[in-house]
Amino acid sequence: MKIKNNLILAMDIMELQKAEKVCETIGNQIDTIKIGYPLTLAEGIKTIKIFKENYNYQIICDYKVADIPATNSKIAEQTFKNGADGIITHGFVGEDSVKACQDKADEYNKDLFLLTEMSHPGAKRFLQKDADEIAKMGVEMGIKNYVAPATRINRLKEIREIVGKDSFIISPGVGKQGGEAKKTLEYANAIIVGRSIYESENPKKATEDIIKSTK
Ligand code: FNU
Repeated sequence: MKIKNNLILAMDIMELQKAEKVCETIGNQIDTIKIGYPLTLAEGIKTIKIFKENYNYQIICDYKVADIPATNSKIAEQTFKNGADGIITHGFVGEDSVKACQDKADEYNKDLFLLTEMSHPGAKRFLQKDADEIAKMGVEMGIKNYVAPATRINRLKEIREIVGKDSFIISPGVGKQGGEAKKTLEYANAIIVGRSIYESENPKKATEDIIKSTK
């Protein structure tokens, strides 16, 4: 996936109207947004098409899919059927569950992003132990896109080493969670930023400042 300014906006505002206002303010500085459960549960899956049609954005659905293969397949089917360009899938559920999403992504010719280690402190207790193995599984499965944390640059670097230079890593945790944009982009292909932009009094300037800080 090509991502303008290597910046993905995490659109976790729970009112569509407010979310659209942010998009209008930011204008064409970005071309990719990430939608997760907050907006989808509040406003419905139709939001994918609305952002695609009104702003021509690429949409990555952050549904952290983590179920049995049969259910994962249904979730991915609905996500791609409704226009998503990518889906984020948890890796800890194992190869068969991930493969169910990978098959749907292939069927729709869209992208699967494999989540390795999460960015929040709590991820250290369980997920961190297995994150390298999750990344290795992704490589074995031929997965090209990964999610890895901006809050632990050493872990991001280690995950980059496992998935290789040709894989595509998107990285959340910049800004509010403490990660730095420029440092993150030494190892990741794009950063994911939410609150630092949409909670800002001036989302356009916040976006410009983040982009400037990456150069
Ligand atoms: P912001 N996100 C995350 N850490 O933060 N998908 C992860 O490990 C992960 C994510 C998401 O902190 C989070 O749900 F896998 O406001 C939110 O949508 O900048 C966004 O990335 C970060 O938002």
